[in-house]
Amino acid sequence: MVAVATEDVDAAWKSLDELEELLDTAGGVSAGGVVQSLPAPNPATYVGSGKVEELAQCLELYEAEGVVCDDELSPVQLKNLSDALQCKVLDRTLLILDIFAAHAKTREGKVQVEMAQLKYRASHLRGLGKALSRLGGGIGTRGPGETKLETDRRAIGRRIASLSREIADMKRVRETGRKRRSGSALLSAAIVGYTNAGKSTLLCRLTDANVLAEDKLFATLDPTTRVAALPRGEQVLLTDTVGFIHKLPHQLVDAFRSTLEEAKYADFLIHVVDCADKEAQLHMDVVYRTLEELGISGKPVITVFNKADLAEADRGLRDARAERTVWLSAKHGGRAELLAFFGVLEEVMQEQRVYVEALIPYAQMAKLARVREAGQLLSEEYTEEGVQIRAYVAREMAGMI
Ligand SMILES: Nc1nc2c(ncn2[C@@H]2O[C@H](COP(=O)(O)OP(=O)(O)OP(=O)(O)O)[C@@H](O)[C@H]2O)c(=O)[nH]1
Ligand SMILES: [Mg+2]
Repeated sequence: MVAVATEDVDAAWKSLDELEELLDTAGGVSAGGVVQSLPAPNPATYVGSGKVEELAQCLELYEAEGVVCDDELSPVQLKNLSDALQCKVLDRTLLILDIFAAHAKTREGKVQVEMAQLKYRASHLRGLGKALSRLGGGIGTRGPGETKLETDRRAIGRRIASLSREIADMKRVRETGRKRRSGSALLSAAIVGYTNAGKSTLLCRLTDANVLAEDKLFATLDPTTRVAALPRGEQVLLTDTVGFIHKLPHQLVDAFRSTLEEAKYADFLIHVVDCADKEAQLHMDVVYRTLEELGISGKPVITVFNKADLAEADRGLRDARAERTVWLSAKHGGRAELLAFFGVLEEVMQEQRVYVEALIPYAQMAKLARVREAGQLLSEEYTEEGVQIRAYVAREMAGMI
């Protein structure tokens, strides 16, 4: 693994640690890392020419099969490096794309990954025939689409056009589902956070969702929505989302925009942070930056410092951007911890609601049932014309009763 440090050498080594986790998730094994301090990556070979020779020696010494660079390489860098080293050359983007390809389960996920892969290939085709064919099989070549690498620019263009149409169709279906859900007038929250923070584990804990939680980066690619029942009898919609990462490839952000944006339509966000990770502070910054990039800002945030059960948990962490912060362990926490979190959830939900007084005719009793579920019913009085209520309900619902 090799990284260029343009500023902080420490930060480059930390980024390499994360690259090692990515490599591990993709099924590779790291033989070691090299960092070179440069004002900017070398436009021809990423690292300097001396370092390229050193890399060649390392490859031999450790009997390594390839090199993974910590930044996205240009076509020229990819070609030159693979010519000079005569081995498989991957970059951070290819590695992340590969993991996404292996984890995509639904049609939507697969189509979005293929789209991102094709965009990467299309932009790296020039003078790249050799470097790509040298990829052979294994990491960097997995995908839900063709197994054979597409090298024809026109064929790629046609495939991208057809996938774009499919993505647009799926986006419409997703929007219909969202409208139907918003018609239910329940408040909704999106669970966001850095990859592996414990978002899926938290969703499982709060609802009876049976979503996959794994010690893997990017275990979740498809947003799952579930209803959580709160102690006071209210309900809230919770959506698990794709994790974010430092240097998330732009092809993926583009292709996954509609899934990543699931958070855009939520009433508030639950931001899960692995407080036992040394880089938690950096991860929080990456999450907020990515949210901003996706045009999601200004929503109330509850930050959950998760994995508080671990000895490494950093109790000094703060999140000034969050409305509330909570410490818990989604996996091992007790009932009391969970109830405290529900309490915070209820408070934040309360702030999203407006006070209403209304008379519900006896012919429309379904409305009363919905207020009970989606809002907080303060009082009900049975009169001759109907039921006189006082309640807190979501803004959209206030217009409907
Ligand atoms: N010790 C401990 N481990 C946890 C806790 N919460 C989650 N984990 C573990 O952390 C790993 C990642 O959890 P996930 O729920 O898959 O994380 P995620 O944020 O959904 O990750 P991606 O979908 O990959 O972005 C799993 O191995 C979980 O068992 C916790 O409170 N304590
Ligand atoms: Mg997950």
